[in-house]
Amino acid sequence: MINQKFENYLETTALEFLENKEKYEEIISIHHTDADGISSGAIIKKMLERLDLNYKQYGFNLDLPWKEYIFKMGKSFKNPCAIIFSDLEPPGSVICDLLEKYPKFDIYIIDHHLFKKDPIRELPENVYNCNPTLFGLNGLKEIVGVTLNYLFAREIDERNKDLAWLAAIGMGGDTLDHIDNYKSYNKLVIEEAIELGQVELHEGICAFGGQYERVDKALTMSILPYIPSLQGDRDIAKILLKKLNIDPKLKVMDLTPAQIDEIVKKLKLPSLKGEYITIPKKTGLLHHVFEYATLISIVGHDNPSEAFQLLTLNRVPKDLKIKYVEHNKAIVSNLTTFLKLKKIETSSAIIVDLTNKIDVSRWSNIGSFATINKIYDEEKALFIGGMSKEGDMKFSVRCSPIFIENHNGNGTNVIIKEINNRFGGSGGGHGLAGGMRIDIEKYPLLTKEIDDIINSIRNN
Ligand SMILES: [Mn+2]
Repeated sequence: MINQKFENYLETTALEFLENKEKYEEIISIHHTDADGISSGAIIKKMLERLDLNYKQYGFNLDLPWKEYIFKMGKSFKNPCAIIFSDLEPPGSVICDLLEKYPKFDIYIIDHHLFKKDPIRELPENVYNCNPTLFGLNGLKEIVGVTLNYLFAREIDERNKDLAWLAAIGMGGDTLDHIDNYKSYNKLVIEEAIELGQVELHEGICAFGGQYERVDKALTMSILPYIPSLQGDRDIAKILLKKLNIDPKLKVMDLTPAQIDEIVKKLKLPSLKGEYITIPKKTGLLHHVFEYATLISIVGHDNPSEAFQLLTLNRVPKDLKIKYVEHNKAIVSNLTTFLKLKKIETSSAIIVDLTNKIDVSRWSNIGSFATINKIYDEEKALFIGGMSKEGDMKFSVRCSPIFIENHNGNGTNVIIKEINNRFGGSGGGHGLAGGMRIDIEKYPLLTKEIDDIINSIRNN
């Protein structure tokens, strides 16, 4: 569970930062804008304040290419400075270019996404790359961005231990998983937060998405797991609860163990029972880390400072709660539509054409939630999309861990590469998820050749 090389590197980097800090005119903190990124940014902010350093902080939603973003920003940075990248990082080539122009910028990479190396140039010595994937760690299951940023801040100053609860929020948003499945450093940091009394662990119904609600609402709002038999319909939930003699007005947290077992049995969804985390200091929606994280991610992309602000509140503002509920309802209704839609199913793929059925902006989200909820045959690759505004065919592609295991470790990105080889178009991604586009005339060929394509990647 412990990775000594990684820990040593993180410790050395923290020591170097403490040694170098006096020479910096300012510190620049750049962080991602989803829940993982926002909570990472909050940790770095507090860490810098405790060191009494002059800093500027920016949330970056990755809507611009890195090269454009960082060079434009770089002009305004004081020289020498330190740049801390939290929960995101430019590719190696952009870092090399930046440091050729500004050799006195020191770079601290505190990110967990797969690092894109420059094919020719090595990173200069003033780049401290703490990316845990370089040390063989899984940058999701074992350590997410906020876990890494927390460990770094704690290495800088023990007092930053009081920020462990922020890690619980970021983890909820990135892993989309039950606490029981947390591994390695994610688990370690959660246990630390529990031990320090910053968060609490409970066992019971995990209707993630509606955990703060009365039980009839919670079950219909649940997106992890999505409950197919309820179809997001509260009346169906009420009837079901009545049959079980359970008051639908009961809060999820107040259900007795016997009631919990009855609900799980009735809905035939074992994953509805498990461990969940709350923040005792906060109430309502913000009491529950999964919902808290979802809300931050909804707000953060367009308004990072508002999302940042949310971390300081103990209760959710009304307008944001409305926004949250709308977002949640859309996911539930889209998953219900997804289940009912006609699909093209071959022996190794499922293709769903959502043209004119669900808005383009939701396709990728449905792909993700359909996958984590396992509501299609996991042994097959999922293509979900349709005709784009530009007139070509655009797909979100998903492969489950089981699919990847069955295909010699190959998944989404390898399939997309082969599709682009055969039919042109564009695309990319990683093993589990990716996106692609092809010409509309090539679409019939895709459905015809997809089994052959997937067969061929098994032997890559
Ligand atoms: Mn992340």
